[in-house]
Amino acid sequence: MKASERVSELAASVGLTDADLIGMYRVISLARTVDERMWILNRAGRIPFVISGQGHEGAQAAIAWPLKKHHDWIAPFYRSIATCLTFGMTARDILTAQYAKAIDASSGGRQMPGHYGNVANNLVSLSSPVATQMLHAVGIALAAKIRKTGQVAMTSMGEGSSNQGDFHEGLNFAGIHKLPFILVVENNGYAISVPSSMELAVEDVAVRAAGYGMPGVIVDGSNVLECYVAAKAAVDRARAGDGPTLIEAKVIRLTAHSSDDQQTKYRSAEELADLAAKDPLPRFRAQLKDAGVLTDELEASIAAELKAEVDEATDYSESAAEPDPATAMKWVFAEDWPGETPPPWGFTLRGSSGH
Ligand SMILES: Cc1ncc(C[n+]2csc(CCOP(=O)(O)OP(=O)(O)O)c2C)c(N)n1
Ligand SMILES: [Mg+2]
Repeated sequence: MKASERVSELAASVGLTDADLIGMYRVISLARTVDERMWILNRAGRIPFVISGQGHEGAQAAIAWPLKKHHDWIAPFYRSIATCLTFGMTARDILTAQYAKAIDASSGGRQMPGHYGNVANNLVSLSSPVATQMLHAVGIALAAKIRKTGQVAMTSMGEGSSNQGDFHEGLNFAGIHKLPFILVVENNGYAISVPSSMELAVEDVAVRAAGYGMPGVIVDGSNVLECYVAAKAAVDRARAGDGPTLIEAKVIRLTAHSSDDQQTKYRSAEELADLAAKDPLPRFRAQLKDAGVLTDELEASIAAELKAEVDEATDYSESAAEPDPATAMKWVFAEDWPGETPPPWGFTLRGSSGH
């Protein structure tokens, strides 16, 4: 039997192969490696702003895993680095966006840093007001249902964002119309410096799902396989026409909100010291090693490969051309540019007017 087909007890317990488990480990590690590089580049004055996914990566990779690339759709949020990498973006795509270079696959340098997305990978570009991605994803799910395409739309946001009207309107609509939709709330306990006890009158965002007629599932966001199992059930439910699911992943935020705040001003030293024990990456690594799926040799070779990939992506992004200011308004609105092929993040105009 080929190594890629091997099914350990651990993989079999969740209906995956060992290659899937290693693939998930690889993408979680890549997200961490890229993210750590972004902080170094920010502190070195090379990139202006970092908003980090560190601590969220296990939940993000595991939950995006059962969705089908180039078929289903994801409307990510600013921490969704591992989600976007799982769905087809690369280290180059993330770093060229951070540098706002002309070749940036998310927006050609037009978007705020951290607003990843591209048409080529069915990843919707994000708007900065939090939770607006909800309406985009629910709309895509409605289109999929009307067109009977069998597609599922997923979006994610933080628990603070779940207090916006868009969250409630989107869930209500998705619940009424039984849309093939999944909302992932990545609850990291903070909205910038505000703790969740001052954001929510309830402990769990998931309880709100009952008000919109759908299951609200709570998972430990540092437990990769628990997240995968919940996401697989939600995708199966959506594809079967049984309607939406809200998944609340209790995650940790390992860094400050962004490169522009100092978290020691609002998190205690004890709280920060306890985070390492809940980090999804070493937890998943230990689990794979205990199960005999990951060896020390494989771990080392993946780490070396990812470092080389991120080094290459850094050099590539550093030396890539800046956008031409004269093109700033191009591909921002749905206009035709005769004779020009849209870039990966640009519009694909359909129909005669395209508007
Ligand atoms: C409508 C709106 N209000 C405020 C902000 C500023 N803002 C950006 S991120 C953020 C915190 C969001 O917290 P949460 O939803 O828990 O996500 P997290 O950053 O913790 O992952 C805020 C208040 C915004 N972008 N949009
Ligand atoms: Mg939060």
